Amino acid sequence: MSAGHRTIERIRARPVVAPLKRPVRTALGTIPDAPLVLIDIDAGGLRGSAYVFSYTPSALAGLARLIADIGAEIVGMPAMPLDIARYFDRRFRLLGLQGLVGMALSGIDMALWDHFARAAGTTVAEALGAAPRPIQAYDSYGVIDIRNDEKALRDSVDAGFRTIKIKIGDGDLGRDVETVGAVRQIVGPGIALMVDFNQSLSVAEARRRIAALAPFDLFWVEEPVRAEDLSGHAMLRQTAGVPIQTGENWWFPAGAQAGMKAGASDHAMFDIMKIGGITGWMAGAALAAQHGMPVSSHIFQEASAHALAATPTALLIEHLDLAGDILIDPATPRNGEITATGPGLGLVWNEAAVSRLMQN
Ligand code: SMN
Ligand code: MG
Repeated sequence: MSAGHRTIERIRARPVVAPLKRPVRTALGTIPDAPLVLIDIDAGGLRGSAYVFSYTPSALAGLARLIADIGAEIVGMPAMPLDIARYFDRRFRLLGLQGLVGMALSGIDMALWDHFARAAGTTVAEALGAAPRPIQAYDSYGVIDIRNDEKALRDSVDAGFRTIKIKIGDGDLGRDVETVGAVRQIVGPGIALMVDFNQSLSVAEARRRIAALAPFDLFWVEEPVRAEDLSGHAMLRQTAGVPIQTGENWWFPAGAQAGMKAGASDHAMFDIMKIGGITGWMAGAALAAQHGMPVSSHIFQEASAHALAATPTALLIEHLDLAGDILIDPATPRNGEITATGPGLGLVWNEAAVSRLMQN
């Protein structure tokens, strides 16, 4: 069936609040559950689906409404993701692609790629030209409570995870050193351990804390300072003695280009809801390859597994399950790896759970 016949008939955006296995505690506050907008695009008798994450319930209804209103603009157009991305780039350039607009456009892009691959009877990874393959996963924790989390950390190692990330920065330097030292003791020397400050420090304080954490052989230090402080990240990178990781807040390929040009990071972390969906991710992946930067993902494990399969410098996929409770067959790590499933992105809503968790 040619693209012309698969014109977009309807876009639906449903706000739900999904429970999390454990709250995501960060230096900037705690995320107790996952406010998600489920996107469904109907075209040519087929449905493409994806979800986006609004971080806070106060942005959930607005994001759902924005997706519905932007979606209404493309009803009648061919359901072709690259063509729609080109339309959106011009349509929203005056407004700007950051924030809820960028999240909406990225979510629609993911749903269009899901639709495109399902129409071809394949996975999104294969539609991109790559076979789904096991991607090494990092088990991602929030701020750690050593007493409460010790068993979970040991279970992660026993389950085959060879990389683990924890969030720190919620207290003083002493607390960070104590926590990272205790986690290193629990997981052992063979595990790649990463820390995420979630943008909470000044450059001077980040320099102090990174130096104090040197004995624990960290694999990367993530977002030590504000995401938009590219020069601050670059300055730290010169003296840190440990790889700097950032990028989850790079908006669209232009944001990735700016971060890479500034030398802000040793690695690149793409958030598929901010980099511009599958389309934006693939442009970012090409930039990362040119800069020789390993690419790891930020949340959205289902869609990221497909994008990473087609990423030349793919490194790690984040295992932090936001949507498991509203999916049939959620992405499940096996021996510390996650493999993309299909057809499309492999997302099938658990409609009973969606009905129960829907927010009106
Ligand atoms: C993170 C922050 C907030 C919600 C989910 C994840 C974090 C990460 O920045 O990298 O996991
Ligand atoms: Mg992070």
